[in-house]
Formats: sequence, C-alpha cells, structure tokens
Amino acid sequence: MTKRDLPLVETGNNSMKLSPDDLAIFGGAPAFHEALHVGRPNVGDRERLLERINELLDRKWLTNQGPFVQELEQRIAQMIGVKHCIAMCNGTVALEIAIRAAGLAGEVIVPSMTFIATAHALQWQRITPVFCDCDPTSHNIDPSCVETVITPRTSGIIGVHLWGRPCDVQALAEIARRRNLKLLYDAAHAFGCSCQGRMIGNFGDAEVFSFHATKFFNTFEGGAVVTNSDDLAAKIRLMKNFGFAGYDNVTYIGTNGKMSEVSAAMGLTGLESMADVVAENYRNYQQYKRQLAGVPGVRLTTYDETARSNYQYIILEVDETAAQISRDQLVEILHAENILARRYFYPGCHQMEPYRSLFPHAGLLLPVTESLVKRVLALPTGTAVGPNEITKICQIIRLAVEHGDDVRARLPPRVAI
Ligand code: T4K
Repeated sequence: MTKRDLPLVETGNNSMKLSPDDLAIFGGAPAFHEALHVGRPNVGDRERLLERINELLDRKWLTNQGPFVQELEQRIAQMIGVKHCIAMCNGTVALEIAIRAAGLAGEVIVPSMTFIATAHALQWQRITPVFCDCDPTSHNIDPSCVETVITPRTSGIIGVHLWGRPCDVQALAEIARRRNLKLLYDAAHAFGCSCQGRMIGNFGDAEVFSFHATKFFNTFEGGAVVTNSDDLAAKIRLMKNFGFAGYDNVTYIGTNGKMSEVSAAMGLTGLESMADVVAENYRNYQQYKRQLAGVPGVRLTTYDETARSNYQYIILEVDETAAQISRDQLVEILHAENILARRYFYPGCHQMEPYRSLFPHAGLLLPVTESLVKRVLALPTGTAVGPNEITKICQIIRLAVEHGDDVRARLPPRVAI
C-alpha cells in the first residue's frame, strides 16, 4: 500500500501557524491530533501478504529455513549481487553472529554515532568496542581516527552506513588490509543503497542488514548477513541454527538466529513494493529540502542522488547559534505539536551503559560525535507521511527558528524530552 491509499493523518488545526502564540507549546492547538512518528512501518500489498500467510499456514512449515526464507535469501542475494544472504531473526543477532563467525576478539573499532546494538553486539561477546569519532559531514566513522585507536588487541573494524549513506569504504578497506584487520559493516540503514556503482552488501568481509519494523524494508523483526565469502557463509549458517550440520549432527557452537516464515512472507511482499517506497521517500526528501531551504541554522542531511538510496531518514542538524534555539528546544516544540521527532543517536553509545562507566573519558577522543549528537534530529517520513504533513512540519520549524529569540525566551529553562 502506498501513501496514496492511506488516509492522511488528521490534523488538529488546518490554519497556518503565523506567530509563536500559535505554537502548541505556548497554548495553540497541536498541528496533529494523532502522533506523527519517525519509523512508521512500510507495509506492502496487504492482500498478497495475507495470501502468503495462508499459504505458509496450509503448508504447516513455520520456520527452520522454510521455502519463503529460502526464496527471500535468493532474491536479496540476487538484488544485491552478492554470493550469500543468510536471513536472521533480527539485525542484532545477525551482527553478533557475523562478529563471531569472522573471529573478532579483543578490541573492535566502531563509531559511537550509531544505534546501541552495534556496540552491544560486541560487548555481549566480551569483545571491547573501541569508540571512534565520525566525520562531521557524512556522520560516518572517520578513517583517519580509526588509525589512531588501533592497538595490538584490535581484531577488526565495524563501519556503520549511517542513514543509508555509505562509509568511506575504500579508506577502511585499505586500513583493514594494511593492518590485517577484519572489516564488517553494520548496514542496518542501507538496504537498497549503493556505493560507487555497487550495492551495499558487497563491502568488507560481510555486511549486516536490519529488517526491523521501523526500517525502510521490514520483516516485522528480521535481518540478514550478506557476504561473498563461502567460508564465512557456511559458518554463519551453522551458527544461526545451533551448529546443526544435519539431523543429530552438531559441528559447531551455535545459537538460534533463524528467521520465521511469516517474517519472510512479509519480506517477499515488501520487496515487491520497494521501488514505490523509495519513490515516496524520495518525494518526501525533496519536499523537506525545498521547504527547509534558507531556514537559518537548520541543515538537512543530503543524499548523493547519483547513487541508489532508500531516503529513509530525514535528518536535520540544528546549529544553535544560527537558529537561536537548540535542537532539544526544537524537539520539544515539535513534540507539543504531536510531531515525534527523534534525537537519533543521542547521547552516543559511549555515553550509555556499560560504556559510560567502563570508559568515562571516551568523549575526549570523540569531539565530532559529542557535538553531533547534540545537533541531530530525525523527522517523520515514509509512506505514512504525505505532502500536507511535511508542509506543516516545515512551517513549524521555520516559525520557531525565525522567531528564535522570542521562542527561546518563553520556553521553560530546562526541557525534558
Ligand atoms: N544497527 C543499527 C545502526 C540500527 O539502527 C539498528 C536498529 C540495529 C543495528 C539493530 O537492528 P535490529 O536488531 O533492531 O533489527 C528503533 C528500532 O527498534 C531499531 O531497530 C532501530 N535500529 C532504531 C534506529 O530504531 P527505537 O528504540 O528508536 O524504537 P521505538 O520503539 O522507539 O520505535 C521508533 C519509532 O517507530 C517510534 O516513533 C514508533 C514507530 N514504530 C515502531 C514500531 C516498532 C511504529 O510506528 N510501529 C512499530 O511497529 O529503536
């Protein structure tokens, strides 16, 4: 189902907000009756999904590498042009298994500017995540900082293609080769994206996707490891199925990382409408770009339109000095309007437990991350958001910023989000 089939979110107040007095935070009517979320799931053709669910129920084959999972793996591998796709129950377990299969140990270098799962997938296995700073423009791991945190205990690097925008894959590959390190990618945001003419999924030793409900492409919960390495793929297949190499024959230590058939049914259905979702996201992105142009201190994170992208994240950076209000104040204003903007990924992994206690001074090496996590916010997009909603969101942002002085003076001293 695309946006055109959906009722637009009911708005509470159709008139434009003209002055700060109209903002909900100062007593005006909220712009939306119903909350507008970041990460509303994209659901494909519901009838086709229900057909597939009926089919799997009739077949009485619900999990354990069933026909839908096999078909999904083949289709994804083909779409990405990669040798192996191993579907999993979620992106975090897929990461944990890829990390283990690649033989990572000791210390692994990761960005702090990521969802906490990237770090936890290491720490869960008693591997130390060593946080590395990011590039201020791409928001991705900065290869020049990677070099500075390599120690004799370092076994690998995990890059994260944040917001679906590719890491500097060449520089990272060069460091990994020269320093004899494994290189994995957390590609949770980057399904359907490309880099230098190759689909994400072909870089490093392996890449990991998340197919969580909030992702551009979802299987309710789910994920996958993709790799061109036969050895790694064979290990990962064993590991995600308790190490079973056949009936009664366990050859490896493993866990349960299997994707269910109902998830694969959702995935197969979602693949069929992927192009529509990209088109909707792209239109939303273009509209945000047009309508936020020239708002002082507010910068939309842009995508390389010559590459393939899923345009799933609308990310703003708020420069408090130029905008006259802080990112957190803007989020508070938006929340009052029922626009549930998110501060992804505040406060940075290094500021969350157990890392904050383990490495209390990590922030000293992460100046770009520390500054970025205070400036970034994610806005609603996807098939659940239409042009009317985007116009209102942009208008509220513009109003708040253009009256920044006045708005700031009237806001409570401390905002709790
Ligand atoms: N690496 C990276 C870089 C990741 O971003 C993620 C996941 C992973 C690894 C791990 O992959 P998984 O193990 O999750 O497959 C959400 C997601 O739970 C998480 O999957 C995702 N990243 C992360 C960026 O976002 P929260 O804590 O922000 O989720 P929550 O419940 O607040 O939902 C986000 C928004 O989505 C809400 O505004 C409501 C909306 N929503 C959510 C769900 C679940 C819906 O409208 N419908 C829904 O069914 O983490």
